[in-house]
Amino acid sequence: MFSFGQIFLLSIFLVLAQGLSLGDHQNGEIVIGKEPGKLENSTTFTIEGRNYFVSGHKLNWDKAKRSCWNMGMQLVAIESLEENNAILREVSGDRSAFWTSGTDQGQEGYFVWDTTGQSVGFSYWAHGEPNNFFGNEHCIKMKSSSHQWNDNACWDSEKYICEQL
Ligand SMILES: [Ca+2]
Ligand SMILES: [Ca+2]
Repeated sequence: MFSFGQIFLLSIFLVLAQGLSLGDHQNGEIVIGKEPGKLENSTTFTIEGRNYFVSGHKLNWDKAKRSCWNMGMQLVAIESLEENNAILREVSGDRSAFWTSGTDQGQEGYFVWDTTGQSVGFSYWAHGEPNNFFGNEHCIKMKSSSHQWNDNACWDSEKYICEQL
């Protein structure tokens, strides 16, 4: 049988463990489901009447995609030189990396904009990219500083850009 002391310690452990898991859960949910512009350190801008959202927090690619959807937006598809230049101007003050909706998870080496299903036409790859490093890189992010594109492991946490549907 357990002694009172053992049960007491076990109870404390369970309470702490539950508290920790609740905390993680809340952290995971805090960033999802809020209105654009109300999230901490996020910014918004408009290009030719279309609204864009730049997160102030980092998520992995799947969660970033869901976060955009939950705001009634989509993870950005950068489909022209003009759109790319406009986005680059807007985020030039932030040296962070940003997720786009580009992915080759469907077919290795064939990149599509996940949100439109269209193949990536215009591209802005950094030198040597995409390289599918270690066979694990299937999501396009704008690299830090240069904001040129890199195929990156989708599980990394980065800021992300959403655009109006
Ligand atoms: Ca790949
Ligand atoms: Ca890469």
